[in-house]
Amino acid sequence: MKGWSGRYLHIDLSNKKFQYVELPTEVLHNFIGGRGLAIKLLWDLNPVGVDPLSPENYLVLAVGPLTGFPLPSSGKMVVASKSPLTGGYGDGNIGTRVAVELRNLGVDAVAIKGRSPEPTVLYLSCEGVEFRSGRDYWGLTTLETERRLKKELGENVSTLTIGPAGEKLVKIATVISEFGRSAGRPGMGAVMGSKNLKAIAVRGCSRPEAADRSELARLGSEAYRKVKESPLYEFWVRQGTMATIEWSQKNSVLPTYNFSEGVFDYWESIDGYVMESMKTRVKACPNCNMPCGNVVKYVTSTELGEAELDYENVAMLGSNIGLAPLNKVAHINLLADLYGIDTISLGNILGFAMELSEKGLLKDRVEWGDYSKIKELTRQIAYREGLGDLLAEGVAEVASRIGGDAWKYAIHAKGLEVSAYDCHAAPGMALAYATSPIGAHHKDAWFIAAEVKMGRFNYTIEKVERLVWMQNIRGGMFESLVTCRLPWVEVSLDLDYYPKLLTAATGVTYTWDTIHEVANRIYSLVRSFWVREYIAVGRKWSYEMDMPPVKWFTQPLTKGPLKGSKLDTEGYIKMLKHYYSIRGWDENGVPTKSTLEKLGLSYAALKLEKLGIHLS
Ligand code: PTT
Ligand code: SF4
Repeated sequence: MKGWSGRYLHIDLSNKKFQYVELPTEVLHNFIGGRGLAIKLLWDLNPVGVDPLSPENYLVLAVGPLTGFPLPSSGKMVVASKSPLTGGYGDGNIGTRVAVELRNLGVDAVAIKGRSPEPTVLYLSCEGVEFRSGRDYWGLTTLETERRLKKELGENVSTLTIGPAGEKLVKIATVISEFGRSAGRPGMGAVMGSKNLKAIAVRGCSRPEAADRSELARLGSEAYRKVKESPLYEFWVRQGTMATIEWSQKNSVLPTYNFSEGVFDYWESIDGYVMESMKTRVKACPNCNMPCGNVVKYVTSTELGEAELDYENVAMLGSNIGLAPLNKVAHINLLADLYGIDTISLGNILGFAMELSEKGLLKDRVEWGDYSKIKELTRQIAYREGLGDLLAEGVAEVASRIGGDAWKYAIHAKGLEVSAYDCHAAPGMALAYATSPIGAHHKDAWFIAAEVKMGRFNYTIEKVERLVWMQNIRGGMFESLVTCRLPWVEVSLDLDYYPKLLTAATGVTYTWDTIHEVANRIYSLVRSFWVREYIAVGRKWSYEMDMPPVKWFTQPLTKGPLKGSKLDTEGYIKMLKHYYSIRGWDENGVPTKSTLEKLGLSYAALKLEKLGIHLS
């Protein structure tokens, strides 16, 4: 087999056993890799209705047939599991050398179950799996863990680690690599913590083989050249995703004061130009020639440090909680990386606490932009102390525990906190959040830019069609290849490279039709997984699961050029129903029997029917 390795590594932490398991060719062709393979493995291996923090829940690391080859930005991988935050499918995408090393190890995925009786570090190499004691690492920050592992196992070992938040089962804990890359917003770090798994170190020894090596090399080097020749390249390497602060402010989508506004008075003190003035170096994921990891040096009255900044981090830990200027935001960003907490959810939960406090719904006083309090609460969340123990559960759970009107200010979809685009005047982006396969995240459809061009206030079928196309490309194709999507998004690399690269790598002819079919299959299986897991634990499933935060419908913007804007419920529901019909799902968002059968997912239909779900 070319392109793929044709097997995954199965590890059981409870009995310290591992084995290589063959992956049927049909599965690889039908799911490609990354997210596709992850959902297929989770569907097959996870017991129905499993507790996400129990030993039986699998943690899956998955690469794809383009990962690691010399072509633009191919150093990416997917970390997936049933989410302890949402109770549904969860994943994250991370740029790390671990992705390349997994390819060099000759596996397409790693599936980890069980719970080690004591803290453990897994060391995966071509000699097999070593279950090393992680006792000396337990309690360390992510960065210190990575530093020590490199000292112990060699500088060229690559690692995924968790920090204190993952150990304490904080529901918004992520997995960290490369001293500041993060993956798995819906609590993938807590899943690792629940297994007593402090870190995974990987070193491979071979190289993946392509079906048509010379064609892959030709296409790869041509694509690298196109990236560098793009007129957008120079500004991209200057500001990376940080340029979005200015764009979001101008378009009134910069999340501000817990998504109450789309503009922030102090935006100029947290924007890409301030970042440039503090920048000391830039980091890139493996095989990337358009680096965007902007590392800044910052000084505050009490701290001096270095942090890697991205738009999402700065918007959520800046404007959304009323914090400025950038040096303070950078420090909170670093704390999140050290503790292993997702910055987006952290900014969301802090903003939620601030709004609840302002409205008298929380007895603790938490003021907007109170830097000392923000630092202290971040620490408390990581260690589950005081108020932090409650906030560590995520906004949906906090809202339900506090009760009363708290739910009106909780900004999430399906339990995952919304990432950094306000949608009071963006129904298409709101639909993108609400139908994202992991809960409210922009990875599957950064629809906001298209929406600004298509018109902010219309609820059209054209928008829905464009959204489904975008989800299929970003969440279906890029998450399965697995490569970074930014060469396409940010410097306009021609999308047509990807089916050609995939065909050259695997020897299987992929066209746009087959790629969309794979994407549809992945979306319908992920959706079936959510429904299966909800019903199995007695939770209800309905179209309401695909509704965005109520605040965007009820509390209009009070500032900026779009003052007075809010979403229209009827218009939104019309779009949602159209979305279902394009996907072949019923009016509650459950895939129909014929959709599942057409996509080769009859086994999912059978399982859902066995659980008593009527499929139309
Ligand atoms: C991603 C989410 C994002 S999306 C950001 S910034 W972004 C936040 N980064 C965090 C961080 O940093 N530290 C931390 N403690 N928590 C963080 N949470 C947030 O996590 C990411 C880049 C970026 S930067 C983006 S958009 C693109 N995302 C891609 C994707 O999803 N798929 C893909 N095929 N290519 C992508 N390319 C870009 O990669 P999650 P990363 Mg991340 C410090 O993990 O869970 O998916 O959430 O992956 O390697 O850090 O690169 O403005
Ligand atoms: Fe990593 Fe940025 Fe390059 Fe993508 S563009 S591979 S996120 S450095």
